[in-house]
Amino acid sequence: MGASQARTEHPYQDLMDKTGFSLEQIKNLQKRFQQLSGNKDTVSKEDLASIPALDNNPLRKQIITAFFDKRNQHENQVGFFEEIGFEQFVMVMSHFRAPTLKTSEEEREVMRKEKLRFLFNMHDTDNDGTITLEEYRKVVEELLSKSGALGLEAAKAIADAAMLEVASTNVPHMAPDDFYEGITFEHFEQILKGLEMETRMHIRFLDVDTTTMRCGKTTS
Ligand SMILES: [Ca+2]
Repeated sequence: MGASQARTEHPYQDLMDKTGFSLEQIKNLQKRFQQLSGNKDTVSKEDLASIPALDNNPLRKQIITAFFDKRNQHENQVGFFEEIGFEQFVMVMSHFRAPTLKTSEEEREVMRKEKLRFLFNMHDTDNDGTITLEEYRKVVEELLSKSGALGLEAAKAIADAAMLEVASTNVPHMAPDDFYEGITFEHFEQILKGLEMETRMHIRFLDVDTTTMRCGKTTS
């Protein structure tokens, strides 16, 4: 008889299992996706660039790029999409999911790791497993150039100094002439150990209609 469909209560079950989002959250994201895409099946970089809340975000370019980075789909693929569909959009958004009261300690740890990996990938633009001084410089330059207060040389010097500090804490006995290859993911985790990543990195920046975008019960 027709009793074989018990598991498919709704079309988003699979996506819910994969991302940990509730049905309500996925529906909210779908509304958001429709707005962004203008009711098309995919969104482009230009579509995401139109998000007003991102205008003042110093990492705007990196955030938008991250949506099209195949590494953030957890399918062991690298490279970039030209456009992404709804499911891919939700997969990226799942990195911004906040823990709830029901989130177990184990799940928190997984969330934390995924967020860190997302951030790491954002900096490791050539995907070789380390954030080199060059890659790090680019981010710092971008951050500082937005403020307009510092010249390029000053930005470079700040990036170099910060990197040197990272290098010296990770490789305590490094001689001045030793070459520091860059930050590995393990180092990166170490550096950000004190930060409660699982509750940071939320999705406020994607709000448009705030009444439909309150994901989870973050405050109450
Ligand atoms: Ca790299």
